[in-house]
Amino acid sequence: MSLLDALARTIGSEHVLTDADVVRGYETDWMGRRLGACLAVVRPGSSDEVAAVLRACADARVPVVPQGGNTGLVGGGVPVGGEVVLSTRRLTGETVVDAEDARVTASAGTTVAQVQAALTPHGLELGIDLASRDSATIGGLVATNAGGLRVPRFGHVRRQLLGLEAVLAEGVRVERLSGLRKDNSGYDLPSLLCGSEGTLGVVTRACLRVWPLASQRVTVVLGLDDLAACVGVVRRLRARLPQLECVEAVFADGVEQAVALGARRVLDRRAPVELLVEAVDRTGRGDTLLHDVLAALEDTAALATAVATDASGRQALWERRERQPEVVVRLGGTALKLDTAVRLGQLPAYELDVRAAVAATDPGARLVLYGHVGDGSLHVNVATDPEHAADVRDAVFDVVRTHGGSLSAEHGIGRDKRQRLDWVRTEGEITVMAAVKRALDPGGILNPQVLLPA
Ligand code: 2HG
Ligand code: ZN
Repeated sequence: MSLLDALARTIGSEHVLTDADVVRGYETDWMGRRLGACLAVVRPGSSDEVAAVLRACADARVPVVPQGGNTGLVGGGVPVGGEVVLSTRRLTGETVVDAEDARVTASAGTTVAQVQAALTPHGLELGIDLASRDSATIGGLVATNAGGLRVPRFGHVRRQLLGLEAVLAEGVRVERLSGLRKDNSGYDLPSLLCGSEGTLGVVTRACLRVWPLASQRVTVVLGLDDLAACVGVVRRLRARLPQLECVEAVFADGVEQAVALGARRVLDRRAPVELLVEAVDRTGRGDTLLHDVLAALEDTAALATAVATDASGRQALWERRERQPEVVVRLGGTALKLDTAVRLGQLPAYELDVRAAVAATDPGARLVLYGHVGDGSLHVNVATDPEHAADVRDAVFDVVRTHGGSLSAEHGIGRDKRQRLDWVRTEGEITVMAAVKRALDPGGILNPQVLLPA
């Protein structure tokens, strides 16, 4: 029996997709990159079906590319050619909210927005938020250890993860969903699978911490002279404002591009860089947040300031930031999305070196810099001539290396950066990672072209 027949028999032929027009969306990533055609897309509806699919593919020695909401930016969730794409989007079982123990358990295919909608009536909220919330799935979030907008307060997904269920390459199911806060009993499998980018197993359910719904949010956009001024504000807020949750920067070029796309301008003066900070009170007590934020920002040399405390005002403040990811795509040429981080104090020098390196490599390139500066991270987006794209990328990565930074602040290594894993991880670490991969996936069928070097 062929693999496709075996798969159809296991999960139903209607969930084994081979029509070229239907599968194209699964073969193409958010950036419009399509690396090759898959053998089929399968959409299992339960963890048992995931196990059956993986067993069939292991028997046939056909590689599997797990895919959630397909919002990744490093080629980790799209096929190169001939693989089976295992879409988790039909894994949408019940979302169980445990308000007493402040946790939620959701199936892999549930989107971040759907989990949030289930939490709201309970007065609860996830410690994770990102612009792709309507498409990004819980399984993808865990598999990539996603970051996002609330990292300054809650950390990456790994810090929110209380447990998971996953299926390993040969169909073995591992489950650790008790959600116990104290359980020091050996290897931490959820932590290991979190950030493994689909190379060790397919996450089918996850249990995450939840937090009291915000009782007040205060958002401020400051127009500042440069990134050094932003770093100064971040340091000051870290020390003075425990309610600090988001710190995002957008440079003037990116602001203008976003305004051209329809985002509202909120400052009455143009500034070289806009710093957005958001503080959140989750205690439900008092209404001092606005006062606390303004006191923490006192004496900041801002060129202009805008403040909002209600939903519509805050939305206006966020718009230019939320539209940044699409700016570079619309500038034409090849769009590079490089996701970098350095130590906070290093950011200003790093920014200048990135600008110089890009200009020296492709004088016609357009640079769009923005990101989660509260975590020392910058999304280096570049619209470049296709001929120069590889050189521009290398030039930026060289600058990252010089500054002792990371090539992947939050998006993962994927296919795009696997050959440079040794820039950010030691030889010993990579040896251990490869050994773990061999132990859990001896046939090497799970995302074999992702994360670990060839
Ligand atoms: C964001 O922070 C996302 O908006 C996407 O991580 C970044 O598109 C990008 O480069
Ligand atoms: Zn980001």
